[in-house]
Amino acid sequence: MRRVITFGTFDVLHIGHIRILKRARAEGDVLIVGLSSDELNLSKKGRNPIYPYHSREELLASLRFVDKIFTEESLEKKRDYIIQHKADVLVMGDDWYGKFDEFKDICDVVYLPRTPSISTTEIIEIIKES
Ligand code: C2G
Repeated sequence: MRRVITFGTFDVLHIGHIRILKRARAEGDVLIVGLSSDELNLSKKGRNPIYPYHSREELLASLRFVDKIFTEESLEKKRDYIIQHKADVLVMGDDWYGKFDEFKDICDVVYLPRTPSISTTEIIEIIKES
């Protein structure tokens, strides 16, 4: 039973998120998602997410290829999370390319191409302009 782990805020869920989650799940048999807390998103991106944690969690939980969700409280606890959830492979979009190679001693690390020309930031800008 190959356990896959990935992390993100997954705010204003869009096709880029769906595709990375689907491809991450395809790397194993179980997909575990470390969902960034609202506070972590604020520190990562300098703003609160559009959707609060419970909404983002509910959206992810509705996806058939997401098997388990936990709260990612800190970017610094990734090693603990990987061990705690017994992950065999860490999957991230390639905007993080190389950033998680330090974990190759405890799991495989796979970077997958991001879906081009869509991001939460762009969606927010479009909504603001409309
Ligand atoms: N992603 C993608 N294509 C896009 C947008 C995002 O493949 N057009 C991927 C990202 O590469 C990431 C995942 O979707 O793997 C989640 O993206 P975000 O919610 O923006 O997450 P991020 O801020 O990158 O947080 O500990 C790691 C961080 O929590 C990741």
